[in-house]
Amino acid sequence: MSHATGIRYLNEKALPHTWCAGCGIGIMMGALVRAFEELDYRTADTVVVTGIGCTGKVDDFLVTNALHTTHGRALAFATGIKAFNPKLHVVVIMGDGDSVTIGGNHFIHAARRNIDLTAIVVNNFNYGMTGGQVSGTTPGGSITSTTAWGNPERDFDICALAEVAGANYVAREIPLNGWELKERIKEALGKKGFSLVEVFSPCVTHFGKNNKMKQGQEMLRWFRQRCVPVESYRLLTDPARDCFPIGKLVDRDVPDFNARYETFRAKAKAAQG
Ligand SMILES: Cc1ncc(C[n+]2csc(CCOP(=O)(O)OP(=O)(O)O)c2C)c(N)n1
Repeated sequence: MSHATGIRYLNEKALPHTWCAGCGIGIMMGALVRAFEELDYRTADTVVVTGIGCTGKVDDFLVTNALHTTHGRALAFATGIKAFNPKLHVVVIMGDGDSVTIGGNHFIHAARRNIDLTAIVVNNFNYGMTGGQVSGTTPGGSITSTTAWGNPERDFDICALAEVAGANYVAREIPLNGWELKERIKEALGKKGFSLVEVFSPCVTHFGKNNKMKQGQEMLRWFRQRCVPVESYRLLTDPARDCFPIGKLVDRDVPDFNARYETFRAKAKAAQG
């Protein structure tokens, strides 16, 4: 039995990649290219849109079409691409800063519009590229380079945010579950409407070092302690605030933006005679 490697989507000349040892972004990228291969995506029909940050470097290593945009605005560019050419597969890859901190407003409205995109958010709990500053997903109390005595704020639950904003598909995975991560990305890619896959990812260099987890394995252990398969999570009567469900969390079929737009366009055309 042969397994997808995803190699045909990688720009081997650009490798080795530049991420730190222990970082989870490469695991996400591996799952993504395997998902592309299993779905037999043509590179010419696939656009990977990224923002700025360690996660935003992903497109450097891919041979699909790519658009490396500005920090926090990747979803706005991707919305334009999809609205203009609905036939393209549009995948948006962002860090937690990009997607829900500076980019929070675009995230909410892309989900509300239910535009047919797949957003993959690598949540490493801080601004990795610029030195480990606090972000909207940094857990309360955690140490970062800008919260030396602990983060006084609460953190966003990205999946819950996507669900209430209107996404058709929402999932969360951890890098320990590489096969499941690939499956979730495949489901998200196949879903019409806005889909989100959040990947908890170790940032050993900043978040881990600042919070007594100097090794990647320690961060992975931390994820395993905090994450519960969604089926078990739903049986919990009083889940702790720092306990997260993983797996497929939302799967619904509300008409996406392009379908709704066509309905109204047809009305306008009919009115014009
Ligand atoms: C408008 C704007 N503000 C700030 C920056 C500086 N900046 C670049 S990357 C980054 C943080 C990236 O964090 P995140 O999106 O979580 O990605 P990570 O590096 O952790 O993968 C910041 C603040 C920028 N490039 N543009």
